[in-house]
Amino acid sequence: MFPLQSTCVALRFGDRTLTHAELAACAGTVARQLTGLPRVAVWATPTIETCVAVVAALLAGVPAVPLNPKVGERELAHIVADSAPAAVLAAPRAELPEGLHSVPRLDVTLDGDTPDLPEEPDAEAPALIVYTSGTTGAPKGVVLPRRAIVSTLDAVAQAWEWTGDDVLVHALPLFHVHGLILGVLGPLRRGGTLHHLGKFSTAELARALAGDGTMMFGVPTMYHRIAEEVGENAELGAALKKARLLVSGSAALPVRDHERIAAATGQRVVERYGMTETLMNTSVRADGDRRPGAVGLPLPGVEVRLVDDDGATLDDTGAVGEIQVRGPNLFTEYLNRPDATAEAFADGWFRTGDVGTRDADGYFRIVGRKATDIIKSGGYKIGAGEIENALLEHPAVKEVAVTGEPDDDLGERIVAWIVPSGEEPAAEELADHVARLLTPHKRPRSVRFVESLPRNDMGKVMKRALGT
Ligand code: MCA
Ligand code: AMP
Repeated sequence: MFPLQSTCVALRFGDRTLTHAELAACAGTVARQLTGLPRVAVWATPTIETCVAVVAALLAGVPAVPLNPKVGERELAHIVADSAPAAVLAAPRAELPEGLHSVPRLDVTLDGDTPDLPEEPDAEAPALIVYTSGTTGAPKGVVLPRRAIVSTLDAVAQAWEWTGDDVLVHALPLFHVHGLILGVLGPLRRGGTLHHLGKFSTAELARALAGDGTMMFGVPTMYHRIAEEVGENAELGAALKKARLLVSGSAALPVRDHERIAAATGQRVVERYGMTETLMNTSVRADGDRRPGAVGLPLPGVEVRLVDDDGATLDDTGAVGEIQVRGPNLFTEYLNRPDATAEAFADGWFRTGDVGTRDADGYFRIVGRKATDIIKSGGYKIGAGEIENALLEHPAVKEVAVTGEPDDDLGERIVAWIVPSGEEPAAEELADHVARLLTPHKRPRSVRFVESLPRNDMGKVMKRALGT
């Protein structure tokens, strides 16, 4: 999967670095301890150890489940029960929550010799299991085979002219596809470098891009924060101008932010469209027209079609339909969920649930989403039902509906509409409750108390009537 031979820097986190050869040595040493395990979890803090752990699992051919280090107790219990990891790999000083105390711990250290690396596993073998939210129920584990990872990384490399000379800079979390597969495995496959900032800040980003950074990956919230500042921050402007490529994904990049960054730096951000289940589907090419609001062309090897509500393919320019995808970039299945897997496909095409349209020259645009119960906040996908279930467990909550509202910074913000069972609880208490059970990014950012929820004749909450 990776060359892992060169003596150039593969990973940089603060002042800690590993060359490709050093990474092969320490990940290879960890890999030997994993041989034969059915599956492992990785406590995915934004550290070099997380990268070593994931590479080790990939070398050993053991599927890895990256865990959000801020995961709440309920969500963690679900993931552990569903994926049954035989061990959890963590940095030596990392404190693990109680929910992982029953799973044997394996500390990942950076020392190691250069063992013979194991033989490359079969291309269809599961490599990573990434948990993602749906409209209802607990998150599902998306089983990603090596074939999907390799094909997506090679496809975006072609589109973005990404080589071993590139130094990718980002501050994305390492438990999702964006930060982990594109952001860590991408540079490793190219034989290039990842410079991870640990935590997003425009100052750190400017410093890294003013240094040897050549590319940046980010979610639209990060580009929004850049756009807010870049007009007045000459240093940030100069650093971005110098970069070879700025890439945005995980949610729609507002045209206004695209234009503000372009006006201040001359750089037009390249947008690409992906999903945990499909990895990358379309992208604007580095040498293509960087049209604001468009996610570009299907990547090499990927077929993309639009269909109407009856499943008929729409070929007319400007027609609006569900985006469906087919190709080597697709996942294998949802772990333990054959029902959900079957439902996700139509005649071998994956139903993304995203609604899109196609320009005359084939560029796709994403114009909406079929489900109203999916919220994209800060680039994270969040199911309204999960948050409603968590809030209903709070004694002060009698009824609840969760919606997404437009938010300049987060794209959408989570709003909880609450019918209290007695006295109104503090909004912060409800936010903390969700953060503790699920994860902080799923906490409501606004709480609105109402006397009743609008319901239709069937008793179903009419979410579209909320807030109007
Ligand atoms: C706040 N915090 C709390 C609470 N409130 N913790 C516990 N309880 C609370 N009540 C903490 C948070 O944990 C965090 O800690 C800090 O306060 C701020 O958190 P938050 O408000 O969530 O941060 P933010 O400012 O909203 O973050 C914006 C962000 C973040 C940095 C842009 O949303 C982000 O990293 N997004 C990336 C999402 C992503 O990678 N998506 C890819 C999936 P601390 O400060 O310590 O962190 S999509 C994908 O993979 C597909 C394939 C694709 O297409 O890419
Ligand atoms: P996730 O399930 O977390 O992998 O998120 C995937 C979803 O993010 C997609 O189904 C889209 O709704 C959204 N998404 C990803 N990239 C883009 C983009 N460039 N523009 C608009 N939406 C995007």
